[in-house]
Amino acid sequence: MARLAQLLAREVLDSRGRPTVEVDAYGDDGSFGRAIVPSGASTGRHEALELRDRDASRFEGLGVRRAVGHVTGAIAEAVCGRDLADQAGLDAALVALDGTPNKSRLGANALLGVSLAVAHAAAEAAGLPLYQHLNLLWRARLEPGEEAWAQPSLPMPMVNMISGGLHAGSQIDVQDFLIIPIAARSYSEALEWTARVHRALGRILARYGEEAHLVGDEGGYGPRLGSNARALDRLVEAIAAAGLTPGHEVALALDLAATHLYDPATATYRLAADQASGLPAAALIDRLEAWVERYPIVSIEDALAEDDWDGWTRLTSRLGDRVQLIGDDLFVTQTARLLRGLEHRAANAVLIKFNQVGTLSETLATVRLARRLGYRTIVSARSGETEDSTIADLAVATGAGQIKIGSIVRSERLAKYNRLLRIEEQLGGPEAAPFAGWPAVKIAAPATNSFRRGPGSAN
Ligand code: 2PG
Ligand code: MG
Repeated sequence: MARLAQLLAREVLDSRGRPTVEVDAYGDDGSFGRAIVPSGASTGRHEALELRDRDASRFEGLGVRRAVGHVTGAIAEAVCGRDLADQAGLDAALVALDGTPNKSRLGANALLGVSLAVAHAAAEAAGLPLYQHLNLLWRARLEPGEEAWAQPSLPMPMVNMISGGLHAGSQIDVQDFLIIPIAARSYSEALEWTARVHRALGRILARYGEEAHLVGDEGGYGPRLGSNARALDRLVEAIAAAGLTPGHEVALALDLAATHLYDPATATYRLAADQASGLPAAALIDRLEAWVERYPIVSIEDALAEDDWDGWTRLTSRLGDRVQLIGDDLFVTQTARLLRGLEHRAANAVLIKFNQVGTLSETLATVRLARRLGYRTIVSARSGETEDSTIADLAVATGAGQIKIGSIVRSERLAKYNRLLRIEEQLGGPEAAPFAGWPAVKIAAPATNSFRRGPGSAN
């Protein structure tokens, strides 16, 4: 049995050039694991706390030396000597050591760095690729009757093409316009189609003079467009220009990150690019329904604000049998929020981000609960990322069905997409590797009428 011998930590930079925590874990058998913690921009209020130094003399206060100090100090002292393979025990010890509901004492960034670095070291100690080690942890907590969920599979990617909101200078309100290659037969085919659409979209935006060279935090184009629906038009056009059929082969998805479009004082939403403000939830839902009828949209994330439970109930009863409705800021990867969602019949899918909750075991618990409650799961990167590719292994290990990493440019994104290509190869190649595909996403067939009209804006 290998034991945790040492923890090292340091401040490194993420894809926005901001400091984040990197942790190295050493086993007493010579095994080694490393993890780097990601960071969001459109963070939910209920997320676990990312500890920043608030020392204005360094990185505008965003330094993480305090979190680093917690890893090598209090945390190392408490957990060194533990069995590397006992992830649940380690994570419980981390949560207890922090002792606060939102991990604000030691910082979720400190705890998560340790939790994941130890998982990497444990995989190495066991001589397993990370996804196989995580799959064993995943299986260990399944109940009789849940065996069907035990198999690893490659996720369907949901890929950012156009960025708005906080990720791209708020040119348009919707944060992510994504595509899902619904008819792809393998992960690698899905990636190839995605790359084709991405290139076609770049050419189309350039042709319209919409500044295709502007790129958002996740690598999506950040064009200047007159309205949100204009982005949907461009995407439909790009899919067709790539030689694929919108709605049949490639569908659309949105992340509104609507907490950031919400004014709590008036309980209304604002779509500045559409010159619409003072929209009650019902009016925003009407707009979304019109888009769903006109465009081949199969998934919408954070369509409403993180605490607008009544709105979410209404949204889910209106659109929940037609499209995937994902809660991100709404659920913040936490079982308590998900149970509340069930009570309110809110959403039908949950975004899974390690750092919203703070440890690997709690993340696995949320994926498990989501399955049991009938919610789909989408493992997701953050807008601030690094070369760490742990989420790729997590998505495969849990058979999560879907993954959202950003666009297919920028190396912090490609670290994950390429990791999935290697896993696909290890699982037998594109022909043989289990691929979740369209069934993991599908609520109903998308609208396929709109694209025939060709480009033109609708609002
Ligand atoms: C989201 C994520 C990733 P952030 O809202 O889903 O797209 O963004 O990491 O900024 O919260
Ligand atoms: Mg989101």
